[in-house]
Amino acid sequence: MTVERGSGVVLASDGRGVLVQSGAHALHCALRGRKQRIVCGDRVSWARTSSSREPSVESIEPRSNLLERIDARGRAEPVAANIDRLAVVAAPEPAPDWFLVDRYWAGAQLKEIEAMLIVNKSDLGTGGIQTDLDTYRDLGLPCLEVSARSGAGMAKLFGALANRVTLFVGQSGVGKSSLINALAPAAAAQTAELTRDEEGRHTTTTARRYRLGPDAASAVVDAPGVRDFAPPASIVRAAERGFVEIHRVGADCRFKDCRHLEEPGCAVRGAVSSLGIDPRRYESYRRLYRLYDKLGA
Ligand SMILES: Nc1nc2c(ncn2[C@@H]2O[C@H](COP(=O)(O)OP(=O)(O)OP(=O)(O)O)[C@@H](O)[C@H]2O)c(=O)[nH]1
Ligand SMILES: [Mg+2]
Ligand SMILES: [Zn+2]
Repeated sequence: MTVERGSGVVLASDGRGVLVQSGAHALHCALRGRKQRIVCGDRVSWARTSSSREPSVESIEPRSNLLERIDARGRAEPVAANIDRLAVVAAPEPAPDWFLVDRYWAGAQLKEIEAMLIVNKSDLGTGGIQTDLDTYRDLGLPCLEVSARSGAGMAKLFGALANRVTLFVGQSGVGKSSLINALAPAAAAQTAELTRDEEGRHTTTTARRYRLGPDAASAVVDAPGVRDFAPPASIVRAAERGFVEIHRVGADCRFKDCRHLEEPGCAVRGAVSSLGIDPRRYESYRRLYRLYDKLGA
């Protein structure tokens, strides 16, 4: 006999169950079975059959989207569901991995999710990376320079995050959690979510969603830092669609199925030679293409 029912958004998911925002409370719910794959951001219905027992998840609402990454074997694993925007966070320290930024942006592009670049730690100086940022700005990727430490640019960032659910991703140590703690006062209390890594640093281990205001419309999701990311793609051509400028220029290639590698009459390679396309971005495309090729995707 059911004694209580409810629904809400999944704030975090661990091996044993999920944490569901239910009204003002965060409720831990068990999963029905191993097959029930629920991720941060999912909307679920739960039920409690007796007052002493932990509630369990009954059903998941259809997702508006699901951001996934591929593991070393090429299998898709979920990152977060129902997100409106992907914020790739970079910083002058640790040294930015622009290839990672490209791949996240490509992943967002393939899922038709808005993307933005947040450059944190502006207090350390961003002079050395302006050329790279200009490349992204010229391609239409919004870039915001901020500092969680000094507060510079934070009001503007807060405004940009309103009425959206934004997933923060990027390398470890760029300051994703620090930004979220500065933006969402309630998140500051969540130090239990932090564990120490081998070197004794705090690092995020599971994706966790936080509200930015009293209503649920504005939220941010803190994700663990990564060394690598690649979006799942069933066809090699998908590598191209993730790179806006390659997709655009590729329309002028001699062959419709041009892979922009060695084909004659390739407009993309032509644009790379004349610097209409940034050679580093082209190399990024080639690396992603080779990865899919190797995986037989
Ligand atoms: N100078 C400076 N340091 C910062 C800033 N923001 C964060 N840091 C520092 O950067 C380090 C990493 O911050 P975190 O917020 O844990 O980084 P993260 O991206 O969440 O890292 P993972 O959880 O491992 O992915 C900490 O020592 C912070 O104090 C900033 O604006 N300026
Ligand atoms: Mg973190
Ligand atoms: Zn081509």
